[in-house]
Amino acid sequence: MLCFYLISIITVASEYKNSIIAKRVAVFYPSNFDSKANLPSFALVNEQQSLSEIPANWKLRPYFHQLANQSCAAIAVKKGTSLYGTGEVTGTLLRNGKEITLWNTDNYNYKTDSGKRLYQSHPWVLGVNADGTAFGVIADNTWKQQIILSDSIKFISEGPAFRVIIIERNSPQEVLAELGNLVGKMQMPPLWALGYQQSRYSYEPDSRAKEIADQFRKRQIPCDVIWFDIDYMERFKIFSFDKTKFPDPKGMNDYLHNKGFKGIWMVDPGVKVENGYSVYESGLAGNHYVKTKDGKDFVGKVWPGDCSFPDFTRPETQKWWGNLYKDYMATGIDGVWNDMNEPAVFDGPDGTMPEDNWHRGGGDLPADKHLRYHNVYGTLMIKSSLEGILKTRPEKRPFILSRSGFLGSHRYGATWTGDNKGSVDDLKLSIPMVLNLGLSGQGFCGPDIGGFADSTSAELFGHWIALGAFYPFSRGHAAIKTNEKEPWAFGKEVEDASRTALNRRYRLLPYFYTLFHEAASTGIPIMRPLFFADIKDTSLRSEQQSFLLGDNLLITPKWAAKTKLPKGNWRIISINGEKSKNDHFQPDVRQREGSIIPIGNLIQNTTQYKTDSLTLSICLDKNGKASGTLYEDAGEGFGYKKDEYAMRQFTASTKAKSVLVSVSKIEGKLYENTKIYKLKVVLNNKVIESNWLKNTKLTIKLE
Ligand code: MIG
Repeated sequence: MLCFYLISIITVASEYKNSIIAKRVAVFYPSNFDSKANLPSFALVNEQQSLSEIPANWKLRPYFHQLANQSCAAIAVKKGTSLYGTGEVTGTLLRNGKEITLWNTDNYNYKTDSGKRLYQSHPWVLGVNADGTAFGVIADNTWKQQIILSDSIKFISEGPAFRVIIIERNSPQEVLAELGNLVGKMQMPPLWALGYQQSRYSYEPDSRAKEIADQFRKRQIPCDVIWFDIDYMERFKIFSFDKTKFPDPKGMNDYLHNKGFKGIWMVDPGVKVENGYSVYESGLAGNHYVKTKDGKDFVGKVWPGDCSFPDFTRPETQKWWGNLYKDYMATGIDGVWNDMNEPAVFDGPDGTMPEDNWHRGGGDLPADKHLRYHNVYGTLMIKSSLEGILKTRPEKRPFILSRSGFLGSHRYGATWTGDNKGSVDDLKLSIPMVLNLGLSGQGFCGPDIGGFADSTSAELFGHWIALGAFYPFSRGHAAIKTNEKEPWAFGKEVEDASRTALNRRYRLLPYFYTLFHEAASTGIPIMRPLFFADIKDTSLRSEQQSFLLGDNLLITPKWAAKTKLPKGNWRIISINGEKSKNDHFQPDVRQREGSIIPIGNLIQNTTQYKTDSLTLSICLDKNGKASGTLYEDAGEGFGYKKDEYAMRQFTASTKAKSVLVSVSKIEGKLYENTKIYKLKVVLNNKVIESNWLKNTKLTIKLE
């Protein structure tokens, strides 16, 4: 017996030893590491094999430390290092000196703990050294924990000792790409999800939602999605529709589809405890609910009153949950909004379920208490939703918006920054929030444009939508009992500003879509901090007003004071004839010298999207050269995974007094099908020529 015990210790020890698991990626185990209490990893896509020993000159190493009820890991940080990431956080872009708690919490108006814990947990820190080289640290565990950033990066967990993964690279971009390799990348969303989206808590009854959709078309303000918040349900019962307010959900969705809209509908995790309610009863029959420590179904209050909560750690429950989407999606629903999935429980301790509630697990997930699974409850929920939706509609790209999340949950869906408010502070805060989420793997995100809580003034809304046109996820939303916050609700000036803003977004869709493809294939976020433009320029490290979209556009909100700008010639460009210099609301959009931005036609929704007629905005560099790429696919479905896409490159070079523009194939078989472009070339901010480019070359005379 003793002998057997010793052997098993040795096996564990050799499997879990400090080692290199990828090029310049090291994993470190504390001596008291218990794999059952930490693995499988929720962050990593795959358990990594150890490749070799960690070289003696490897500098960044965690110091593990065990207290009675806490497990700690600390990594010393050199002076002059800029810290980022830590997921969804309030406060500044630069995280040095910050403390946050990773315990997913419903946080209306961000008041709980002054926003020091929000809806998501990312045990992840990105460090950028003074010289621009960079590193990343994952504390690979899901337990309730804190991150404290000072002269060290410290993780203090209420769970058992955990392992730490450290990435070393030459730039922050390379660190994010490696993070993408380890934790996965976002899936390519359907093209329509890049359009502007309109929401409110709640558009009801169905006639009101139709009216909103009609207003967008009548006023010629581009929009792709109308959202349905909880009031469409019958007494907040998930997967039901109120019989008087929404008697015909299929008809509602058809109405939207006929006008080029999509419909996204909300599904919360709490299942109303009610005899005769089929969802509740089938959950009961399958024993699918989270248990209390005494083994009874846990019951807590949410919108419908008493609810039980699916135990998403169980494979059977994941399947059951996924299957609930079958009839639901058959009503023509295009996307799903999983809210309240921290989970929020109104009468539970700290607004959630007790830490000693019991999850039964299954497959490779061990049974354990809520303290361990709380932070991934929402992630498991959206994963189950995603699998169910894919099963019932295998030909379409799913779209799920989740409020809660964990490092790696971007693999399953997009997110938004929860219940912000209609204030100038929240408007400004949205930029560092979206940036740090992007620096933590979640590139598809945005705040509620206009602010959720409280009423919003016309002036604030105008600024918000002007900026909001550039968020990766661009959706207006508003809380119950606040003023109307649709683009036309504030009078003509703001309506015009909204139209201008969204026209800019829609004309930039070819560029946006190319960036989403880049994010889905490399893990680099869509919206990027300004310091990415010049990682050695430390004066850019804390800039959080101006930001980059991709590498080639730099956005500066109108209200930005003394913004930093990277060196080089960043020219202000006009996207749809607007002149931001004289505009009260519209951010300045600058283009990097040496780049080419593909700009599409003005459309009202993405069903009208085409790329056969493009404007190329060309900013030549000092050598008279520029280049840019364009990614295209069907915008829907999975053909793109089988070569049904086109990635092309535009190049411009100057010879004598003319510029030669050419397009060439990078990859993808769609390239052969769409050869002809009508091009309008904007060269260094002057419209020089309009011509047909037949997959060959175009010469533009400069004089
Ligand atoms: O307890 O469904 O963050 O966007 O409108 C509030 C109603 C529940 C919280 C979400 C918000 C949504 C609201 N929900």
